[in-house]
Amino acid sequence: MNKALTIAGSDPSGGAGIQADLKVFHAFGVYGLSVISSLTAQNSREVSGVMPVSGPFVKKQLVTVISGLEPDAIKTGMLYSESNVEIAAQIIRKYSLKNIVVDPVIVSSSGKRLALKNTPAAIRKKLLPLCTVITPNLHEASVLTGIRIKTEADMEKAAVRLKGYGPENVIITGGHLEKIAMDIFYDGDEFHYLRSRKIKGEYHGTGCTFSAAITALLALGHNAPDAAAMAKDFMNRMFRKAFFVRGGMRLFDIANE
Ligand code: PXL
Repeated sequence: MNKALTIAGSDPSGGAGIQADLKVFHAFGVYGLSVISSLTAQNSREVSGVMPVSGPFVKKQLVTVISGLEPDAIKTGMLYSESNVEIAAQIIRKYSLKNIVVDPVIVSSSGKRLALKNTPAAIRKKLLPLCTVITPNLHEASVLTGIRIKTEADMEKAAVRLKGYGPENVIITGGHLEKIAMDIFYDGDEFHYLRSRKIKGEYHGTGCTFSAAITALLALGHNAPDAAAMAKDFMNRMFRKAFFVRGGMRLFDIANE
């Protein structure tokens, strides 16, 4: 059985975080393991509260699950604190874990901070050197690199800088660019451009769903560029099937993939 582990925050609305990750793993036929790094209180409109899980207890969850069940791929999402970033990095190194996807979550789609101020720097220093694929959106790429991203050329520049921090592959998702939705995939050698039509409306959990799909595909044995392209197709199907929530963002119908 192929297994994927997510280390992330709980989202009671089921659109993002741990709950989205587990649904996506299931949709790809991958067994889901999960370590909860924080609780949030939220619906598809707003995050009303965040309660971090203590570093030592995140570590206990990780060590216990990994020592009994070795994941084929791991995704980190909302880690919230520097200590949780350090613990994730320490365990990945200690157990020589492979296929590491880092979604460097900083703020929710509704604008609430989901990371402390020093967390992005810790992700850059501690996690990126261990990472197979990093999947920042434009804002996250900008915070991690210090580059203001307005154009495709800025995205390329940010991808090169991110690659310099140590990940094997970089995918910057450009869904928030003004005119088109284009993701850039960079492996240190060449750029691949994953273009799609800009889709109207606001969606909750886009970044989580995309990075969880990549994680599931790596767990199934696909290489990073194939996983990225297949995850993009999956997202296009998800956008078409999202359902409308009155007063909130749209949610993906992963159950009926
Ligand atoms: O999309 C980022 C994200 C990650 N993790 C959790 C979230 C969100 C967005 O709301 O709630 C738990």
